[in-house]
Amino acid sequence: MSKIQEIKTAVESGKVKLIEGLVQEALDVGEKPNEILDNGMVAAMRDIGARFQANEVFVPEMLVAAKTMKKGVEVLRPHLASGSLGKLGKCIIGTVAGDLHDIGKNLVALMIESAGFEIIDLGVDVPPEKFVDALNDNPDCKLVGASALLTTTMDALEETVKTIHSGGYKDKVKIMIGGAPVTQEFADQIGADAFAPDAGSAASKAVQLVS
Ligand code: B12
Repeated sequence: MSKIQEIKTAVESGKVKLIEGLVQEALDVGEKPNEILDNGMVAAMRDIGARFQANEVFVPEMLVAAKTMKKGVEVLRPHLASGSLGKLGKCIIGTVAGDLHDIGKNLVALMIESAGFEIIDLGVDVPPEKFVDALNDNPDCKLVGASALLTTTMDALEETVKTIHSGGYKDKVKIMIGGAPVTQEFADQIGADAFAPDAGSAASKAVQLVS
């Protein structure tokens, strides 16, 4: 079994104690950090999601897989983040109200940071007003990222965009949204400035948005 396949299996089966060693071994034998992330860990989360939908695994298994992935990402972090911190300004990011998923949001934050932004991470289950409070506290911020993983929290994305706009930031900040159920069409419909399907393209879009 390849190292990346071993990592995928370890994340899927929630091998929290083994994951750091496996990721380090993969790096040591020259596997590329992006491939370890995409073909190992992200692929594992996709598979576990499909198995959850098919009632083959349940919430506890998803949780332990998520915990395993987070530990693995920590080993990769120094290999993924390389930009000079904050040279492009600040980015406020969070997962919207009602939604507790943060792995994708954290990866997007890591890649945007790596592209040269300073990240202000509001965490998960963030009410729209908290995005506005963070903007009030950081008047020099030019970019907001909002994540939603549930079809039921897509409305909260819309509410977040509306609240930021009505809070006086319509022409002052760019809002980028994303998450598994989100599409470009939805972003256009709710008046967000940008959508990106993954962390890599989120980072390039972030740079374009403030340039
Ligand atoms: C892990 C997981 C959990 C964990 C989350 C742990 C954590 N700390 O994040 C736990 C166990 C808590 C959980 C709970 C639930 N979950 Co869940 N979960 C998942 C799972 C398996 C993986 C998500 C993940 O981390 N993916 C890996 C990351 C890297 O991908 P990503 O999040 O999509 O992010 C990428 C892009 O979307 C994008 N992106 C993400 N955010 C942003 C933001 C911006 C600004 C941009 C530009 C881009 C961007 O870039 C990211 C990186 O490339 C998914 C399955 C799936 N296929 O997504 C289900 C899934 C999302 N969960 C689901 C469900 C139903 C639930 C629960 C309701 C289950 C329950 N009965 O309790 C609860 C809801 C809790 C809540 N209120 O939020 C469903 C959602 C169905 C739907 N259509 O709404 C899914 C799709 C599973 C399924 N197939 O049914 N879950």
